[in-house]
Amino acid sequence: MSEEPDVLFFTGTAGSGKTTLVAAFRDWLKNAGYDPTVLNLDPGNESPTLEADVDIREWVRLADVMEEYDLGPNGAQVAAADMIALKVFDLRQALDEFRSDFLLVDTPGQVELFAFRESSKALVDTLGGERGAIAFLFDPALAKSASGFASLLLLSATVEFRFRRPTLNVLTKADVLTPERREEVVGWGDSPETLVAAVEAEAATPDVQLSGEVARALEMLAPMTTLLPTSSRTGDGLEPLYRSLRRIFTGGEDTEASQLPPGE
Ligand SMILES: Nc1nc2c(ncn2[C@@H]2O[C@H](COP(=O)(O)OP(=O)(O)OP(=O)(O)O)[C@@H](O)[C@H]2O)c(=O)[nH]1
Ligand SMILES: [Mg+2]
Repeated sequence: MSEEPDVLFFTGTAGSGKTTLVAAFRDWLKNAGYDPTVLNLDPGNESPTLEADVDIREWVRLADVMEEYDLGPNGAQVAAADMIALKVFDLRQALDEFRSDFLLVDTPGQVELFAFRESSKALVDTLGGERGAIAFLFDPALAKSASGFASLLLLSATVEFRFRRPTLNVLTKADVLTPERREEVVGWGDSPETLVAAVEAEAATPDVQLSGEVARALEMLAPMTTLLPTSSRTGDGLEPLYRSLRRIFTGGEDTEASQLPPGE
């Protein structure tokens, strides 16, 4: 394994399961004999699920920003996003204390705060180094309808375009979908034609028509990435997530967790 860890930034719409998936994937990697490090970049993260090794809240806390600058939660997130970028060297220094194979990064709830600010791009480039990738999470609440799925695909493409990093599309909370529905949703990722047909089969409102057009545009612009179904609750899909991540940086070698005992 190289000296640089593989770095995976988890992003997605509010409540899509970022924090829970970071914790579940960390546990999976530990069980497979790896030594993952977790970085929390969400200044408002109060989740008890995630014990981060390095936590931005040591330097920037949402509640403090709200109080100090008399801002509401959204204004404070915007202000905090830029304050976080100024802490990049402190974060780098804190992370250097950990010698790990994988760095898993939890990001703020509002995807636009992460994806649409220049400060985040600098953060991803500095912390991700040569081996930074993005996991874009598809929440089944949206992804279960064809038009919702198409919207998430566009958002994922936008995130990939912003960061110019390899992007893995991950369906979270797959346990809440019936096996048939899960298969259908995953099938939309494999076959753009099926997705477009499903969007068009929805009620013919102007919005839905637009999604169909947009899905066709996507179909031409970029080959769709396979959607990886996962569940942090059951652990399903975590091994394929690991394999996909390794495939990005090794081209498929070293993907057998059992072949890599701890420390090697
Ligand atoms: N059934 C099920 N629920 C899940 C799963 N993963 C997360 N959840 C639930 O989804 C909700 C949101 O999960 P979080 O991990 O907090 O999502 P998040 O994207 O970090 O949320 P914000 O940071 O607030 O945007 C919580 O109620 C979780 O318990 C899963 O795999 N299965
Ligand atoms: Mg979270």
